[in-house]
Parts: sequence; C-alpha cells; structure tokens
Amino acid sequence: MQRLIPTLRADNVPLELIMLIRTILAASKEIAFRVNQGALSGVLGSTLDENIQGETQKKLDVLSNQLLKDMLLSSPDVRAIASEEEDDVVKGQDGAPYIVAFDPLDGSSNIDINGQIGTIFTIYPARDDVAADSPLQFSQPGKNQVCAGYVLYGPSTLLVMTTGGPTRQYTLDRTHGGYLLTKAELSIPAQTSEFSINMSNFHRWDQPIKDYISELQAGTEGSRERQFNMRWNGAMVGDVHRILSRGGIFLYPANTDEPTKPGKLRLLYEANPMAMLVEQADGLASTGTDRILDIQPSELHQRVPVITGSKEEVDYLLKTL
Ligand code: P6P
Repeated sequence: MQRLIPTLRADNVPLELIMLIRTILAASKEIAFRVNQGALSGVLGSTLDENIQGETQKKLDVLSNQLLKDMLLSSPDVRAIASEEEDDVVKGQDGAPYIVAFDPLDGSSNIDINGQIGTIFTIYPARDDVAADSPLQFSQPGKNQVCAGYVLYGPSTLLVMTTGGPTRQYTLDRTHGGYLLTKAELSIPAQTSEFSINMSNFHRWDQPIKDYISELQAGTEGSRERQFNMRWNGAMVGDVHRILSRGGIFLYPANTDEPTKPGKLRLLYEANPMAMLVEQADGLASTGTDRILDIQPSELHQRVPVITGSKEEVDYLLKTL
C-alpha cells in the first residue's frame, strides 16, 4: 500500500503544502493516541468552560485544540489559524503561504460514550491584501480551499482528504505510524436509500423539509420508489464518512424558531471542508438555496444550513425547495 507523501507528490501538491499537511497529521496522531487511551489518559469529561459557540468544552476538545494550535503556529507555512474553539483568528508567521481552519474535535458529545469523533481541517492560500491576523483572511469562499480533510477516530483511524483531485482515504498503520492509501478515489453513489437528520427538530423545520422527510419515511407506501432508512451519528464527521463510503443524504436545516441562527453547522470548518470532500467524490453540497462552496463568508463562525450527499437525491430535494 502507498504511503501518503508519494500520493501527494504524484498529485503535484506543492512541497510547502505537503509539509503543512504533515504537521496537521502529526497532531492527529497524538489526538488519536489520547482518544484511543480514553479513560486511561485522564482526558474524558468536561471542563468548566464554554467556547464562543456557547458549548461546554470537553477536556479532549481543549487538548486537541492546543495540540493543533501549537504545531500549526510553529510551522513556517502558516500565516494564521482559526478554530471552533478560538474566538478570534490567531496570527502565525508573517508572509507564510497558507491559513488553516479546523474543528479540533467534531462530535465531542460522543467522547464520553466512545462514539465516533474527528478532526476536520481546511487550508486556503493566505491573503496579502489584509493583515495576517485579520478575520478577512478567512472571508474566502470555500471554492478557494487548496486542501480539505478529516481524521475520523473510529475502530480504525482514517484520514479522508482532497487537494483538489479525487477524495482519497488513508488508514493509520499503528505499527509504523504512517497513513497508508486504502481507497484511491471515493465516489458517492448518485442514488441512496439512507437519510441522516436529527428528527427531534422536526417541528422546527420549514414545511418543504417536513414534507420531504415525511416522504422518505413513507417510502413505497407514499410517492417514493424505494424504502428509506435513517442514521444519525451526532457527529458530522461520522455521518459524512458513511455517505462518502456508501451514499446517503445528510441534512442540518435551519430551525424556523432561530431566525438569527441559520442552522447549527459552521461554514468555515465544517460545511466548507465537507462540501469540498463530497463534491470531489461526485456528490452535491448546498444550503438549500446556494452551493456551499460559492458562499462569500460574512463572519468567522458563521452558520449555514447543510444538505449534502448523493447527487440525484440532493437534486430531487432542491427542486422542491
Ligand atoms: P445535534 C457536533 O456537535 C455537530 O456540530 C456536528 O458534528 C453534528 O452533525 C451536529 O452538531 C449534531 O447536532 O443537534 O444532533 O446535537
């Protein structure tokens, strides 16, 4: 099996970007170790603090964020970073070529129940027309991303990543500590019989979304040509990985009773990287009205509704909205 670096070289990825990806993955290996140690590493449970999202921070959230922050800010290739766990942009090296945004541990409510969790990361070219630590560094549409990926801490530790070409999957080989290529080109089936949504919010959705989900529930007893099943991981990284692996449609719609909060998922370090991974694997990623990768961000921790996955199923829903 091929190791990671030769595949990046074969994809003509610039050396500075390869070095930056290696830095991110070095942090991921330390996080994977702590996650796998679980209660033995003393990092389960919550802190007494909240992040800017108003979410109680888990000890592993804080540890993962600090690991990534320390490693990235010491990289000569990083001009600035943004994190779900940081209120503001953090300045790196003046003149460095890239900026990095990340959700250090997505799905952290799964930590204490040994569920799937993951690190989501995205890399953009740094902007020379604004200050290194300006939030405007990250006000670039997702189509500007030069790399998007996640590390899924599950039964095996998987890296799923694209640098603009195919979405590839690598598995962490613990014997020698490297990521080995295990799927050269992920491709999402255009059709699916599996949907992914938090049904407890049903009463809060717009009517077209309610009608669509009710249609999936009815299956062949209604207007659809097949029966549907539902999966909800509570961690976007796990749900999107299932969709990249076998198809599906994932939805986190806006809740009508929260007009100032258009959905729960953050554009910069959740929706955009996942949208790039899905599109490079033949899927679609929309807010319901716009292609996610075309959105011009207006603020660092901006939230957006997300509908993503199997092309024909996403298209079918978008036509009803
Ligand atoms: P809910 C995790 O907190 C997250 O940001 C995503 O990873 C996940 O898809 C979603 O929130 C889960 O939200 O409302 O089901 O807890």
